[in-house]
Amino acid sequence: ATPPRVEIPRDYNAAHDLLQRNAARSQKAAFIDAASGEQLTYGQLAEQAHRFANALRARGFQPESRVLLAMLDTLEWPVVFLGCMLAGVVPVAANTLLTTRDFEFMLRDSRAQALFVSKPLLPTFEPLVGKISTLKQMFIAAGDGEHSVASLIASGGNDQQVASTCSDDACFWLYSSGSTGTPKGTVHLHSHLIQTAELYGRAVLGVREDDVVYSAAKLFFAYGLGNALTFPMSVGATAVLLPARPTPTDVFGVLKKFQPTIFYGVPTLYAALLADANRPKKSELNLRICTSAGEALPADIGKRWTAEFGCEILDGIGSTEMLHIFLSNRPGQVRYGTTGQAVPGYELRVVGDDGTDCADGEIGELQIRGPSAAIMYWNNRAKTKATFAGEWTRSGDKYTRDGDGYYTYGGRTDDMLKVGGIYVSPFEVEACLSTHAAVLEAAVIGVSDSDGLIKPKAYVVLKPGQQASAEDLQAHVKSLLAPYKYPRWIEFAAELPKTATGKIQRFRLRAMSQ
Ligand code: 3SK
Repeated sequence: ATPPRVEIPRDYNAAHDLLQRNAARSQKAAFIDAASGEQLTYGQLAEQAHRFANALRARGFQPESRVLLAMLDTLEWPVVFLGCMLAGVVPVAANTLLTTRDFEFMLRDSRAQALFVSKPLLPTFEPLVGKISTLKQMFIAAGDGEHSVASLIASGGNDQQVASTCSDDACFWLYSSGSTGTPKGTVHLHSHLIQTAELYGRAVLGVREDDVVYSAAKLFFAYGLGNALTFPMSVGATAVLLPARPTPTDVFGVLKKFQPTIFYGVPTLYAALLADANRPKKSELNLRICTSAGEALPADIGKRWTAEFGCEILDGIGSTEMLHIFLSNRPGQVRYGTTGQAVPGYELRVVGDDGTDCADGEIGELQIRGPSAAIMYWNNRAKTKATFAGEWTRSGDKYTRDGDGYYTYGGRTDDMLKVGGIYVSPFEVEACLSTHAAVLEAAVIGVSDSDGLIKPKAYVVLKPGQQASAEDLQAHVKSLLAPYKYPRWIEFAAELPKTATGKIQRFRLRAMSQ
């Protein structure tokens, strides 16, 4: 069959498209804040995003300049993100769980001229104030007073000017985790959001106007951005946002109170929800579709969820580089334990070490060709060349394909770990452990927990005569890195297995830990 193609006009602004699609729904809720119960209608969203864009213009922000968003999932997030795009300004959406050091890198690397930051995150940014010459202005989300996002929006005029962007203009960036711990600014174009909405949101999920969606993955993740912004806006559905970390209690609270028809989760969360003693009955929920991404969904979790809630989980895989899911199970055709089949509109190939295509059943690296691939990593030619190989994007994930076109995950080609759906670089955790006064050296690998999900484990050699407990070392990592990166287990060793040239033999540690 001819692969589906989404035609996008040359003169195109993604925010304008998403808002225009809902011009006749001005009274309908586009977003609901689950914490406050407050709603933002499509009419309010359009008005506020335009006011925000006008305010940026009035303050001298030029098209193509960058601004950093470090914001919790509140009603201001879509206003800021879409408002930037309407002005041709490029929003760089950052993971709010990161550290001052990570944000300093992003601000310098992107040369963001403004920072939009949620009030609770201010302490992380305070050490950077006045330190970065390219950063000129800062606005506080959920704040009040002169420097609040709210007053910036209020200061903008009400005209509906849209920057004359084209479909190939840079639209927004997301930072993708790097294997050395240095994030990579992944540049996406105006055409990309709607491609993911049409090819996966509409064609695979069948997202529609009467859906209410809730994504446990936050808007700053590529997964969350599609789930809770692009897909619902592309058809005029309603998205529920939760600013806080999604604990099982909060997630079930949202599922019961707002009755979402689509829930987007990650395997670790599904495992925690299934283990929750206070989980609701199927009849208390209104789920039509559940999705999972971020890491492979263990078959057992999928089966137990379906048995309990009568709703399949569509396991899939996407990437920040491809913006959303390109390989997925489909409703009614789920095979648990696999990541499903290629999403129509994306081509997949499994490539062996010799660079040739693998036969069915042979393991190799999954590569993707499709219309939402990022154009580059900012300021990083070497990594750009290594990942974006002509029309094909290298995933770094190993897969096998069976005769029916179903793909099964087989690990990473590098040592990166996916923990709770987020990349963790073992090298970054090792380097951090090595800064502890008692540590001589450390090696970090991924080990399966009782649900079959990967978590970091550290093997640590202490300096002679020094002492430190596992808890000390875990606290040390949590104090210096984003907390989700800490090793869940620490094993002390007299030495680490190494090659003759001194390279740590991680495969030996992996074998030891099984
Ligand atoms: O981790 C994934 O599988 C994923 C899915 C959708 C969009 C982005 C990512 C990283």
